[in-house]
Amino acid sequence: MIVVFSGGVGGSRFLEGLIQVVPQEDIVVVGNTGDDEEFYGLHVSPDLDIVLYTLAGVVNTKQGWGFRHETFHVMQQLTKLGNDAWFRLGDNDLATHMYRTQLLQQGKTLTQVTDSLRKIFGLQIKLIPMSDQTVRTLIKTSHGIIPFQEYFVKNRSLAIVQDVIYKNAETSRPAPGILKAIEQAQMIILAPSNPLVSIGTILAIPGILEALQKTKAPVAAISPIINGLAVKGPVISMMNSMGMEASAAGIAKAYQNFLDLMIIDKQDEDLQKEITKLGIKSIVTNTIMKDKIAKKKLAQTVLSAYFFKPKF
Ligand code: FO1
Repeated sequence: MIVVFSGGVGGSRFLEGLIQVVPQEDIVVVGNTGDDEEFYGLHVSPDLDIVLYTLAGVVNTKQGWGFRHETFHVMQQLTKLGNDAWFRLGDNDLATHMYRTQLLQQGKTLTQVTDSLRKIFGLQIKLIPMSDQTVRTLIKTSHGIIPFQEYFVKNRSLAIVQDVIYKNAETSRPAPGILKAIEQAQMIILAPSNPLVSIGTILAIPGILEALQKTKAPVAAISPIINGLAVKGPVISMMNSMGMEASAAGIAKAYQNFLDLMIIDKQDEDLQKEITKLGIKSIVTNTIMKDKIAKKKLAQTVLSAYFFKPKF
């Protein structure tokens, strides 16, 4: 069994490759829910939905989130009613959030609701939210502390990040099945997701970091930074303003307490020495997931670094 820690777009693109080489039922995805937010009384879980929609083949591939061929009638009407509908929830997407909210209100846990959605979308992969408790990623800027989506979407990541706060993380628990999966995994892979606001949020849940340190399984990470540029999102400015080196080596440093293997792009070959000095093995390969074949090759390379033989 392979465990993958995933944020939204980068994580799901990697998973598109992984499901080509490992049967879905042998994959456990731990999804970030720090980006979750309430809009119009609905519980939106962007990263979980991005994984679901991508693997189900219904995602808008251009933007990496939401449905393909989506309409926005509800948003248009909300705008007419005077709402600043800055977070664009499509009509079909809204149905997912209504379904999730309804089940949560009936007393189901986020883990149970996510599993129902997973079945509805026809997936065999196990997708687990990092926690059933409400943990929220907040961004401290010079103008105050704001929720992640407000920083990322409304403010277009323009504010200088002074700090990242994982609200309520200290009193949360890993969702059922996560610690056991980490213990029993053949390999754990940190997807090419933001180390501060995707993977960092998952690691902030008490017990997860310790489980990674304890597991016998090799822990690998794929860099979301290539040649000083982010594959997607504000990772560079975030890491810089947090005093971290914004590179694959900087990411290896952030994970050095538990990381065995760092996957870096060919363009970053010169960073290998720095990573080796941290006591971490590294593989140089093409990490740009431009198409289905490139995604598959990346997954094969990560898996073949250890004992694991892809089953098909
Ligand atoms: N990203 C945007 O840049 N603009 C949006 O209006 C937006 C809406 C949205 C709705 C549902 C959903 O699941 C994701 C959405 N995203 C949007 C993406 C999301 O903000 C981020 O990509 C993740 O939170 C970071 O992984």
